[in-house]
Amino acid sequence: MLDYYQSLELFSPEERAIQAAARKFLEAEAMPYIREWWEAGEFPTHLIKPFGEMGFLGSNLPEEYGAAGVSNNAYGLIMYELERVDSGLRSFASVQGALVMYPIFAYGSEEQKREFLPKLAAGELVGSFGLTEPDGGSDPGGNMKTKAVKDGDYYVLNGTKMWITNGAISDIAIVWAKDEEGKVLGFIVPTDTPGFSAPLVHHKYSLRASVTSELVMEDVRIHKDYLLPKSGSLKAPLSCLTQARYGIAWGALGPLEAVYTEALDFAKSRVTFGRPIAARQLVQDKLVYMLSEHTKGLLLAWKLGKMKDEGTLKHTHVSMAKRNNVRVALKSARLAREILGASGITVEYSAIRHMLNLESVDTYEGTHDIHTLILGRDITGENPFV
Ligand code: TGC
Ligand code: FAD
Repeated sequence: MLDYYQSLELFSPEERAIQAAARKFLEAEAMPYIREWWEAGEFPTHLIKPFGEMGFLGSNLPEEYGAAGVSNNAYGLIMYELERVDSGLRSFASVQGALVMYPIFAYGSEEQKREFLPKLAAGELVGSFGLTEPDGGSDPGGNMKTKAVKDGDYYVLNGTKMWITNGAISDIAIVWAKDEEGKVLGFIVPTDTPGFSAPLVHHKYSLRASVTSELVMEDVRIHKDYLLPKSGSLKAPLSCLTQARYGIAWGALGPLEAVYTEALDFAKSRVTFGRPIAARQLVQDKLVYMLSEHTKGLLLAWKLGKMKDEGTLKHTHVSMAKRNNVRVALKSARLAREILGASGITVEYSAIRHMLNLESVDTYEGTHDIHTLILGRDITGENPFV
């Protein structure tokens, strides 16, 4: 792992072993093939169960529900390694762990936890998370049109969710809907329920090795046992986003390492005007930017994980790290692409693939600008969202 400040010394031997095992597995099973999957627009579904066996799914949740029960920094290192291969792999694991297992863990009944969490941790079931709607994702409370109307022992769901990761391959979807009083409720929706469909989003130039779908619900009848009983306000889905954003703050450093290493190797071997381009100050400036941002980002993520373990983490801390680490990774991917010259426009190298993926990562889970405003609100006490 790229580690200019020897920051890995901050991690426990167990955490370092988890990182090394994840890298070994992914180097063998995913790295050699990712370019083909990305070009073909395919998510490698055959890796879902192996991800479960490796403990990649919801690994920071407790062992009693089948998860690996590792520290938050070990979880972060797994996200890093997955995204070093491709943001699509980390997205799959983020959604499964932070946006499907976590809401069941935090807002579900004991029966729901026992029924779903072990199977989700093992990769025997796949989940998706439907919050964003076609009218816009930044204001999920204001834009939520999906309705849940009580009918005896059932809720009847109607509405459409948009841009949903894992949608078409999911067995269950965590769907957020407003009841007749406007309360935000979470439901576990089995995707084979009549009236539910998940049409694919096609023609993506980003996150091509990831499944993105709509979730369409037309009179979908869900038994009240599948309501998340502890949900009831927007705070519930927003708290799940904090978990996913935490993983993204870590994950984005993976592609940063990948594009830095690739650009450095290229710069050392590419000769112009009689010398390697690595000898030129303009090129060195770009490489130094990438390495500095990776080093700072890693320290930020490590501290975030410590605060999460200790219970002192605020969601605004997570916003700062997600906003920062994704944007520096995106800028680094663009710089790496530039260093590679014409070679950088093909997927032969990873820079343009990571760059295009990171455009999505910069947008989802709260856009860069929305996180700026979340932090601005926190430090000034002035609300920019009204
Ligand atoms: P606001 O008044 O800010 O919040 C309502 C209540 O919730 C609390 N809260 C949070 N709690 C935990 N974690 C968070 N991140 C929280 N954000 C807010 C807040 O303190 C308040 O609590 P209380 O006790 O006072 O009631 O609500 P708002 O409507 O003004 O929200 C504004 C805003 C911008 C913060 C929020 O809506 C937002 O975060 N927008 C961005 C939406 C977003 O990130 N969507 C992501 C969808 S999922 C996705 O993209 C998956 S990508 C797939 C992948 O990872 O691969
Ligand atoms: P909008 O909210 O319409 O915003 C458009 C632009 O306006 C942005 O630049 C934004 O920053 C800016 N803007 C908005 N409000 C303000 C403001 N008040 N002040 C200044 N600027 C503002 N969602 C899910 O629920 N589940 C998923 O699994 C999921 N997966 C995704 C996968 C991919 C590949 C992508 C691209 C998106 C995914 N999303 C998912 C949706 C994602 O969360 C939203 O795209 C994101 O929240 C932004 O919403 P939007 O795209 O509708 O943009």
